[in-house]
Amino acid sequence: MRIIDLRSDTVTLPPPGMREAILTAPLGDDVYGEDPTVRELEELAAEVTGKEAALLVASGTMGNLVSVLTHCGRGDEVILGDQCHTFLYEAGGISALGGIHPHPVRNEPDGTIPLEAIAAAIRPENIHFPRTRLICLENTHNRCWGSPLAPEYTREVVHLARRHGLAVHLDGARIFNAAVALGVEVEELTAGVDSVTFCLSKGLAAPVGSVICGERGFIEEARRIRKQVGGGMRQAGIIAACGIYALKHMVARIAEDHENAQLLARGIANVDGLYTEPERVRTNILYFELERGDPAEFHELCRKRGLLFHRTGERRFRLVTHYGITRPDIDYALGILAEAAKGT
Ligand code: TLP
Repeated sequence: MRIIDLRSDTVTLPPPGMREAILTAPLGDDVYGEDPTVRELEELAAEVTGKEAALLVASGTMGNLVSVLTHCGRGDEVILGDQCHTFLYEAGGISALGGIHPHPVRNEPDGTIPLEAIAAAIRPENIHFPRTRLICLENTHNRCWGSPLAPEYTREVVHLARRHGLAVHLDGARIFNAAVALGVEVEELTAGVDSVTFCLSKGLAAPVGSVICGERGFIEEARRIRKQVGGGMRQAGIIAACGIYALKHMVARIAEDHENAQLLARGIANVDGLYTEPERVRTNILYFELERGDPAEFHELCRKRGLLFHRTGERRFRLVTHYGITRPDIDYALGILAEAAKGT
């Protein structure tokens, strides 16, 4: 059966060139700092994000965890969006492992957190309060329709943070999607932030890995914390080789995923019984709702016909386009959605 997997861009399989890069990568023990391929990836990642240094980690979740643990101590507070991945989908790691207190503030539909709301959440000095240390942003914003944050917004948050002596961490799991959608360099989106994590294993199609980028001293401390959480990897060059390939060959094609998401959204908007807002689709993530009928049945009908995606609310579903999904796949997916919406 033909399977169209739109559950996530994490399901991408490495392209042939990436697999070949693994075979020829020079390797060493990265815990000793001796893997040349990991070093090359870290240098490249630092350059792309405009930071001094970088650190390869196992996942986006580990990247955010290690970054927050590096910025904050026990009892410190992090201001973050109530829809952000770190707050919703990282198993409470910052609290469980770091004793760090999350202070969620409402995200706007475009993934921003209003500056006044951030300012109001910053704690004054008082023995009753946790100490605010960090502000976290997410770009693109997964739960907010893959919305890219504009560089101007991030800069304003950075200025606000500076005025209060706070640090800023950016969950840039899909920062390359944001850069491609906005037509800017990644560097512009990361300017001023103290740390950024981006993922190699989502739209860039690498099998494993994320990278934390920041100032040299920050990254050295993060390297220690990565070891603490068991994330020191040995001949990690086999992973880094894929990451280097991803950064060199997989960025420009992301535009295709955005076009496919647009096509999908416009198609869904024309299906009787389904509702979406194509104008909200800026990158590779979209949501839609089933207006009538049983959502569990609808979901199951699609699955049985080979179309996979996540249910993210009572009547709400998420679709993610990515490498390996072609235009004919989009037409095919639309056919399945239309049939399932009819209940056939
Ligand atoms: N997101 C996954 C799921 O966990 C929801 C997905 O399919 O979208 N930050 C953001 C913004 C993310 O979307 C994700 C993964 C992560 C961090 C975590 O990355 P991994 O899965 O590598 O730990």
